[in-house]
Amino acid sequence: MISHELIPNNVNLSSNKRLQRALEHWQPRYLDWWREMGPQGFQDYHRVYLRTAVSVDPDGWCHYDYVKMPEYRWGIFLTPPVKDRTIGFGDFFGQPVWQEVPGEFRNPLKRLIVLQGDTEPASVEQQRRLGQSCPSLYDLRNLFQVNVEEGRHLWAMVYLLHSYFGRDGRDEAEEMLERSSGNEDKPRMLEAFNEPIDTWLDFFMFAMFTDRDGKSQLMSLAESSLDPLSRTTRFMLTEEAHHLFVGESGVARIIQRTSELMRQTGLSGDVRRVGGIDLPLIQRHLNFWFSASVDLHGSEISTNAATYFANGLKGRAKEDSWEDHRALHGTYAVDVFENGVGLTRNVPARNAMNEMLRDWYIKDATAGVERWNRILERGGLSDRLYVPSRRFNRKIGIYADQHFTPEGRPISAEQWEARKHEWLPTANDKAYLKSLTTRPVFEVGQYANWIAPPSKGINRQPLDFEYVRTDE
Ligand code: BYC
Ligand code: FE
Ligand code: FE
Repeated sequence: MISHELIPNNVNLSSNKRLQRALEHWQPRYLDWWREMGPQGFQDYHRVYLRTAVSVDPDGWCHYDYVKMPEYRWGIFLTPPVKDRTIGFGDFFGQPVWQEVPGEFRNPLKRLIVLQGDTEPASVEQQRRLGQSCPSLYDLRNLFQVNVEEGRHLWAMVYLLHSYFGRDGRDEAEEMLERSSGNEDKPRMLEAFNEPIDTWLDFFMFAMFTDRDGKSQLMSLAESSLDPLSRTTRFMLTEEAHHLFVGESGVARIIQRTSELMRQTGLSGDVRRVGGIDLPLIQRHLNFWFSASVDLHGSEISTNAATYFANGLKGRAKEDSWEDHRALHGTYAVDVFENGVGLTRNVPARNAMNEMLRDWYIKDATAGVERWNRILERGGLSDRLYVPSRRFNRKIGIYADQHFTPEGRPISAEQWEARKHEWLPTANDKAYLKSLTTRPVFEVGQYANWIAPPSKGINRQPLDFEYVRTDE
């Protein structure tokens, strides 16, 4: 079904006048937010070659065309209902899923939806100044594609709030546009979403590691007993794949270029001399965004997570692949750190839900870093990138009050202060990255010196396609 309504949708919005009016009331506020907090300098005079979700048909769910971003058609799409779907985990395992919000779970469900929704506009805010330093029109288009889709993900959560949470839901929808990333008085809710993303390397690392938390969290919300939440997050995952591609391939192209420059300069040479990005700097950015995203999975041992699971609100990624869907009696081995010693504790499974999802996440992220290492290997280099220990640089959970090296070895606060610049991005790194991008690359088919061109274009277009057009 292709929709041509004011708000494209497959939820039969026109038959629900009250909801339609509520969303049409929110829409102009959203657009004000987009203009103020969205991509800076690319609102009115640029047409971007973007895909727009127009249906949920797997073979033709999106449409590519040039659009001015404020005219993007942010729509509401849910994957088709699964007939007779039953609850897949927790205390209500096997019962029919919910089409309405049960009164007793109203608050925790609202909180989960608000937390999910809050991250989406946050990322747009974090990335809003990057257009002015883009390495190519291809990359500029990918940034904007990710941005408009994160905007649509906010729409997805606002749809749920307006549909199922009455007045409170409408208030929460307004507040989504009032908090902002890094704001002292009204910050975004989760930590990683208040961190600046002011260089393209940060953007690619964020899309690799933080959007991957989006993937793991959306996979666990896709299991929810609240069927509309499950169906809307399932469709969001379709778009998420491209965000991860943008991140992984962006860093891959930097590594590719670095390895070429290392060979040119002689392996012991300094790639910065020839305008490349050195591997230690890349590793520090990897360490930062990986650890911030590991934090986004919450505490290792969490009663919040246990309650979400027991009540069927939030499951595990790929719940089908687990054996015991009630997880009532089992335990899960969680690495902890007590009195200066690392040991494994068997924790009641429900309390370890965050850690199970984190394990899934770390495995998925590690596979991606291994793919990056193959580029170095093919380039004949012996250097390798690595995924730091989950203990490293944590602000949430059992490792938060102590300091650890990237290998996971405990160190004192003094040692941390003395060595953290080896492991995390430094002011000098940022200054260097900024010095590479003082001039954006807007010429068709041109790519900045520090990044290799992609292996193919978007939607089978060539590399020298005009991905972003400027109006005269
Ligand atoms: N920062 O038991 P705990 C995405 C709070 S990304 C700040 O540890 P819980 C995207 C926690 O709220 C996916 N606060 O944690 C990516 C709790 O506060 P209350 C976003 C944090 O609740 C890129 C307290 O600490 N979706 O989509 O089990 C671009 C102790 O709770 C943090 C979701 O996150 C933190 N990092 O788990 C665009 C899904 N961590 O309740 C988009 C929904 C914890 O005591 N969220 N706290 O006031 C959740 O399921 C859970 O809230 C969390 C935390 C997994 C995040
Ligand atoms: Fe998203
Ligand atoms: Fe995303």
